[in-house]
Amino acid sequence: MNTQTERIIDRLNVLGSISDEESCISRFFMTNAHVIAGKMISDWMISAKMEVRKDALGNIRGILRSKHSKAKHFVIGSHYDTVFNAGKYDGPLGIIMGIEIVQRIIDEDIELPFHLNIIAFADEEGARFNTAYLGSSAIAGNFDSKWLQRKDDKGATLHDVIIKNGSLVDSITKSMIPKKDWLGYFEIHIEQGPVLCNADLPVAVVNSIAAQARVNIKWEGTNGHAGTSPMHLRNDAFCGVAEFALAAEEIAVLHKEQLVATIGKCNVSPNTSNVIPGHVSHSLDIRSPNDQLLTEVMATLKEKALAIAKKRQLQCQWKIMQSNASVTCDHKLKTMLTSSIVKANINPVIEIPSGAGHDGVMISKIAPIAMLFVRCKDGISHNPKEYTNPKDIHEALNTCHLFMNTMIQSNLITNTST
Ligand code: HGY
Ligand code: MN
Ligand code: MN
Repeated sequence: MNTQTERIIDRLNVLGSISDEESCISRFFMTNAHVIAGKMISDWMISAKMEVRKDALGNIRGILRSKHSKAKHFVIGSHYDTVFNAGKYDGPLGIIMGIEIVQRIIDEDIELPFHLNIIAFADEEGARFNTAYLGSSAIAGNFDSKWLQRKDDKGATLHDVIIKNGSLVDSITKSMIPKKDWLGYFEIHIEQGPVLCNADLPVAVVNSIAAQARVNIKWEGTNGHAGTSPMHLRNDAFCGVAEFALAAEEIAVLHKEQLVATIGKCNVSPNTSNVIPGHVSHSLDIRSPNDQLLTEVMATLKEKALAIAKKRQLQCQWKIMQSNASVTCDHKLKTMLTSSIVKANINPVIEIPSGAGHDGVMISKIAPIAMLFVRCKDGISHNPKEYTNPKDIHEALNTCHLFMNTMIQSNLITNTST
């Protein structure tokens, strides 16, 4: 392994040790660990001779400028927030490899025809405020000020958390890179699925990212005594949720080739063993590469929820928190990435659709995007067992250097021809 791969592994371990929890990796948006991790990334970017700044949403932004004043921006990025009880590769791998791509350009004194940005996005998972892609939305000029009123589980608003972190809410809009200034976006990410393991390949080109919707559903019934309330007189909100959960699973299994549905978060109130739960709120995460199917299933499930509520004399509130259409990766960038994998003597080159969401979803609204997937053991992710072996990291890094060479060559020609 070369120094760069060793440094990547070291840095993954360092970031993996920065957590708000003793027993697992958890780094939600703008928590203490999140701030410490951002500072660490900023130091690494500075050591790779980049100009570095942290924007109002906590995105850590490193830039290596081209000497061409009118140069466009090419951005390599990923996220440094995590889910609860996370692995250490989901997000950090793309940031740390991006910094190594810059390091090589510095070490080999390569002329850049574009400004090379490395962005560590502050909130891709949306675990704290259910706001996936918060950081990248600001870069893409898509930040919705309504999100500022979103509350975390402790009742803190996004607005107050940003202020407390020393940022100015008004300067969020200054985070944007204008559409005319973009050359493109590239993200390196673990596959978080089994395809590369099954194909016994270290990397693959991503061709698309599934459409995704996140819904918050609230059920209101009546709290009651678990011992004295006869079954036929209950308004048990949890039983409504249980019936709905099985209905969601049933429809997802029916369309299992191209749909997934997950209820990952559930708050039961009063959450006491001898009280019939009168209030339950839960998430619904639903995804499909087929936008039409997603829309249809969302409508069917909403109808189903309201029918269950009516039958059980419950109130049901259905609130879409976020929804993003499917994304197609840019053909030109994909072609360059494919040729880089061939040059890296990795074959066959395969293309994989991403069921997972990525910051590229938000950036695709303003710029062409490309993604490189890196094999992870047994496809496990969002789990401390997440693992990518050093050899695959080395192969991925080599592919990225070849991809950067291709990007630089093709844009040097454009610059000299314009
Ligand atoms: O949920 C996802 O797809 C990603 O990990 N944010
Ligand atoms: Mn991720
Ligand atoms: Mn993730």
